[in-house]
Amino acid sequence: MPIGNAFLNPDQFADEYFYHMQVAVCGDCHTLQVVDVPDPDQMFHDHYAYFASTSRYMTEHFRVMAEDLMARYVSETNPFVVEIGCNDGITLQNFARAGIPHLGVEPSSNVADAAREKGIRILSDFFNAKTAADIVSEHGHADLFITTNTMHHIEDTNSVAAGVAILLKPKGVMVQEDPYLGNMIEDTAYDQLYAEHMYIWSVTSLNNVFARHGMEIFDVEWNGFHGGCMRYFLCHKGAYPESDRLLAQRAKEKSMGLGRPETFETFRKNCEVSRERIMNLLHDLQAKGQNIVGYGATAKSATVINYCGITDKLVSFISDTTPAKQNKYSPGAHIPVKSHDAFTASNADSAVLFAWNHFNEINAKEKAFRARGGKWIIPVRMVEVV
Ligand code: JHZ
Ligand code: SAH
Repeated sequence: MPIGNAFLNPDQFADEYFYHMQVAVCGDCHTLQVVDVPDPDQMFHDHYAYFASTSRYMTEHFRVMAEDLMARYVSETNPFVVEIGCNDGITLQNFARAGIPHLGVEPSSNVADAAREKGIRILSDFFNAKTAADIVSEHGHADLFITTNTMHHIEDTNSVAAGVAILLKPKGVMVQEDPYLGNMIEDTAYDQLYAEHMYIWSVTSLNNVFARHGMEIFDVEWNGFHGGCMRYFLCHKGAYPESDRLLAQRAKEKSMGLGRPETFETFRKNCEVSRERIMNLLHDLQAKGQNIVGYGATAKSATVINYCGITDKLVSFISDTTPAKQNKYSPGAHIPVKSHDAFTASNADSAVLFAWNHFNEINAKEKAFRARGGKWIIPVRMVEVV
């Protein structure tokens, strides 16, 4: 597999980086993980392609989250909020606007610069236990530690957990949100797995890791963004009582079999069936003379495209609104990435919606496509045509 966000120019094809992607579940802590992953420097650098604020819906989602967390967990005396993986400032901009002392830790310097332009204070580095100790010496302890769609990008989870334990005030709260294992299994959403997404967390697995560092989950809250995300609330052991929602979710994970090897064996088989179905569908539509394009050059799409063997003969290009991805080629399969204008001009009959997690936002925008009978091909849930 190539790196999901590594969009290339033709002169980079010859030296493209590939790694061997194998997925496993730990029998001990129950963490689903990609076994061998590229070095962090290869993924997070000065030309990181993902700008979180490209989605209006996500921007609103994180505004609502920020308001809620501000009201509940930021203290009146010496308030301080830390976010890691703050990217272009999609969440922290709300704290900056409210005048709350904050620090964003973001190693990808190009997106970090975009955050700085929004008046956000940034440390452009990788967060770990050492960074946490440095932050405490310079700024003191934090009320709130936020990380969304980032914890699964960091191989050394133990160092992050140790860092959070150092950083938080005694009643401080960590809030983490990312794609939920239960949804990935249920929807055969295997594209949630790629180099950056090296862990897909559950309540059980995340708690097992943080328990080693004197911390625990005390509450959870599910939402439907990014294909189904869990928001985990963590604290120093015993600082807050366990919520009923947490107890209910733990029981649900047991009944879903998230600790049983057979669940993952079924998931593997479903991935293979899903691959066969999308390839058969694309070949059938092509045989009928359809013009098929891709929509959303997501990091996730690298997994679908390269696992299934989709080429530019089947999907002629992928449309994406991110300037940093446009006029480049997709990792591995080298399908051209073009602007949204190219999508409009293409008069495509079908579009593989690689950004299926933004279905509502995109479907609402593409009225003209739907009005002339255009169909979305959804690569998850065993392949749907909508
Ligand atoms: P989207 C990224 O994954 C990378 P990706 C990362 N690893 C992660 O964890 C998640 O985000 C959170 C485009 N688009 O959000 C913009 C349109 O063209 O599914 C993006 O390139 N038109 C950090 O890449 C892509 O689609 C639109 O209307 O899988 C969406 O990427 C919209 C809404 C998006 O994440
Ligand atoms: N929080 C945003 C962006 C997630 S993208 C959202 O929810 O949409 C993940 C970000 O994590 C990237 O910007 C990447 O550069 C950053 N990242 C990767 N490793 C990190 C680490 N060790 N510490 C802090 N940030 C990291």
